[in-house]
Amino acid sequence: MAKSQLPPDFLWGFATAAYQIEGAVHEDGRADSIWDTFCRQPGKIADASSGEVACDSYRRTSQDIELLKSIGAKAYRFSLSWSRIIPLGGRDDPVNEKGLQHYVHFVDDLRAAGIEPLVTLYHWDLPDNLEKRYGGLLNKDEFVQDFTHYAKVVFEALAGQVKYFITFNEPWCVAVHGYQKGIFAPGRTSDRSVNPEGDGSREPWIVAHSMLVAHGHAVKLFRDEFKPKHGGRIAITLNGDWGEPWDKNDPKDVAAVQRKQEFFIGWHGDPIYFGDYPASMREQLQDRLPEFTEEERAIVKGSNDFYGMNHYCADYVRHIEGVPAADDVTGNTELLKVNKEGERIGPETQSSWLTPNPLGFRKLLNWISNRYDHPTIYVTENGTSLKGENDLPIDQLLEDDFRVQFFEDYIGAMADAYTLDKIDVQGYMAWSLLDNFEWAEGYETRFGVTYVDYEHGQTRHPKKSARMIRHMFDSVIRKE
Ligand code: PNW
Repeated sequence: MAKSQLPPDFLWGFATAAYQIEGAVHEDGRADSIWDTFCRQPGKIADASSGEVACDSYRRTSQDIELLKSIGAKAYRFSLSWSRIIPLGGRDDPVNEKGLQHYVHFVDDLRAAGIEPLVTLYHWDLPDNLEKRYGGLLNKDEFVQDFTHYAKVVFEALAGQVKYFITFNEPWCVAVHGYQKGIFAPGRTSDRSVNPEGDGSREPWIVAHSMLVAHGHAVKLFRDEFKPKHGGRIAITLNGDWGEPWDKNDPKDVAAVQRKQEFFIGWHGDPIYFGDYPASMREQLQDRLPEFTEEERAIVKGSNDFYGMNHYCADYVRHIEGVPAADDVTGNTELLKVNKEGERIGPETQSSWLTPNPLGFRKLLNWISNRYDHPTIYVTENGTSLKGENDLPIDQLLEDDFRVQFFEDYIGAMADAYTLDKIDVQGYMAWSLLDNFEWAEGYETRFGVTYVDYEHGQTRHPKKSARMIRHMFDSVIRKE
């Protein structure tokens, strides 16, 4: 059988996010984001670290561009720090020209190096002032106006040079980790042993609604005022992992898989493609799930120029009997790594949630494509940590064969989806260009194709995977 291929203009590269790599948190007028303040709370980050220095990328943009060039990247996805651009965050607050110009220059330098920039507006780092001023994402009316204003400032500065914008990265993670589990900023939850405030039964649904509406407004603004002149595309990025039934002979587990996907992906995907939340969510959550006003529906429906897909792994899904917990976000399901027969879904990594399963990637590409009528898909993140990587001596750490195999298998699965299943996938960004601040796990978990030596001045050392990815794409991308 002929080998699966990808189209000649397939866009591939690497991804990062501002708070995870930039450091320089006080430089050039930047103010705190909710992640700066969250990291200062004792016990929130595994190694008690923060993004204060991180990879020092704010001061090393030319090094990062050289690195991207040297490993053959065609594209780079990164995010903007809102509190660098508008330190206090709000629509009536001053714009910080220095912060804004930093990104203008960075984009120019990337383009000069022949690297296509993909710009994420919101990768979780809300200006802390907006959290304090009005409760951040919980306050839809204020948040939507402030986000749309921020988006306008960004489009005015960058729309001429940037052809791909992503509004929000993984609203699911923000809503669930930030407002149900309380493990991400702003750390809210019903669990009083974790945080004194929060309501995991209501707040995740409220903040998700705020993000969807804010996304819709930013997209409308882009399409009305910027796209006609500059072209370009804009979308949201949704995370989603594959699911297999825990007991494939139990119809309840088979149904649970579909319901889990509706809660994880349909939650944001359905309003954007269909104009409303999935029926399964309405049934379980009733009036805790916000209603779209007619105006909101009109603005959210149809608001993706492509589907931004973050994908890492797969789980077995088991139905739970009885009434769902008040703060259930899973559709009354349980995610497990071992099925009824005792088979593992994938190998262990350093991240407890991440068990790779490349065939699941191909299956999920099909699921998304079928559900949403074959959108163009850009994979905006895919990658893995390695169990124990941080404890290895550097010479061994640089030989990251597990990660090499991961990329080989996942890129292969994507090529199969394109060639054999006719899925319209046009881009792929590996997570991540650099080892970086892995949120609540601090620096102990490494996702980079490049080793960052935090003890010796944040020096960069490409791992084997950094060098291998270009060969994988070379061999799979069809020549004209
Ligand atoms: C994504 N989970 O987050 C983010 O977009 C990145 O910033 C992050 O570094 C990367 O994946 C690796 O974690 C996720 O618990 C965080 O299922 C957690 C989960 C999924 C994605």
